[in-house]
Amino acid sequence: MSSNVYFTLPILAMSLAVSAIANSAGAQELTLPDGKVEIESLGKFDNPWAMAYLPDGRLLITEKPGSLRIYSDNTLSEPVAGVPKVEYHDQGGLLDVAVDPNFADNGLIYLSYTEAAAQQPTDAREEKDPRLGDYQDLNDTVLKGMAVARGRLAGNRLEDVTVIWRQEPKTIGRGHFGGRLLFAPDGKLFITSGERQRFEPAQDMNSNLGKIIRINPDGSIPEDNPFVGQDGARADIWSLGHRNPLGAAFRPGTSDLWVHEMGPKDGDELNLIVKGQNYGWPQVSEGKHYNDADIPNHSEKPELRKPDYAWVPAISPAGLTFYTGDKIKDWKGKALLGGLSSEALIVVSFDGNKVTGAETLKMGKRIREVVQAPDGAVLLLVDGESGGDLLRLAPSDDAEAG
Ligand SMILES: [Ca+2]
Repeated sequence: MSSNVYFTLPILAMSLAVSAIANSAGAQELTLPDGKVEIESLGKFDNPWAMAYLPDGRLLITEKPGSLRIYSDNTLSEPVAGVPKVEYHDQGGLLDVAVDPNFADNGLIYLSYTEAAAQQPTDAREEKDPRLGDYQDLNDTVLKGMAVARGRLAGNRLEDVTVIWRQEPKTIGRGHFGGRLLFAPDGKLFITSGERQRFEPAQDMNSNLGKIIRINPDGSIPEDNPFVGQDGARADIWSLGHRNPLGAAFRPGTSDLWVHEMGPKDGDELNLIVKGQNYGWPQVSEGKHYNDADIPNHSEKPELRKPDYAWVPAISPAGLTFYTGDKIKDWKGKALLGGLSSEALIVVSFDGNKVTGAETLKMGKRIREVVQAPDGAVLLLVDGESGGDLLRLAPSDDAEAG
């Protein structure tokens, strides 16, 4: 459906040949050009959303209903005490976890989550937006927004928890919170903020919805943010025109920030994030609205930054990491994305900071999160309640257990 040849060529070149299949021993595996990769389940979780490693090798895992757990030596902790109360429904709940670059000294971790407003209106009612088609929950009446808090991890509890950032304004509705947290190499904290299925806030500089946010780890605003001192613009905004970004990563060895975002009906995007740029939503998209209404393509408004790569049909990207390990040679230097609706692991290739292609590896499971383990294995979280596995991917002949 895209008129832009730049986008259609890599999509046509995409290979769908690789799928996870069971080997003779019953284990799931992927067959890559450089060898087989075995997929091992390390445990089950309730709607797991995100993972982050502590410097000592323990793994933090969030569950959307509101639990943070610590996985270590093949055992799983009880929920960490002191985690903020979350408003759990559909896409909202406990979302990402990030570890302070100086964790060894300060013990700080950061959580993104959905919080209900302290004052709830008595007459809140969702109004149908035709652009969302049936992709809208009209029964929700809770005024809410995504927030980011940090606290000190002491044993199995979180202490001195303070909220450092909030989405504004809060709105009813259960979708498009965003919620990724990511530390830059210089120690600044990036937050991906979704547009709450409200479209226009992504272009409204008085709102921090539909934006990439940059703050100091204590919640204060860096003086070199692009809109500091500009009338009618929030100083926490780094870039604008985003829909629902659920994956962010710095390309290793560079200060290049890559963020993907869910498109509407098709048109998921991978973007190199440049300070102060407008990425176009909802004015332009490679997809269309859920009621099939057209949206102009990025090529029709060249003043808005076009994606470096777009997926038609949609993959529903969630989670993003650049693989730097030696265990799985085929993936070295490439970006790994989870796919929800596509039930896949997406492998994106680069030449410098140019995207050269994307391959879809069918997993048969909704992949929510991708993290590289310290030993070079790849860990995935599978979305959902009973099937919310933690998966470890490593070569079949790999001797090291997760
Ligand atoms: Ca865009």
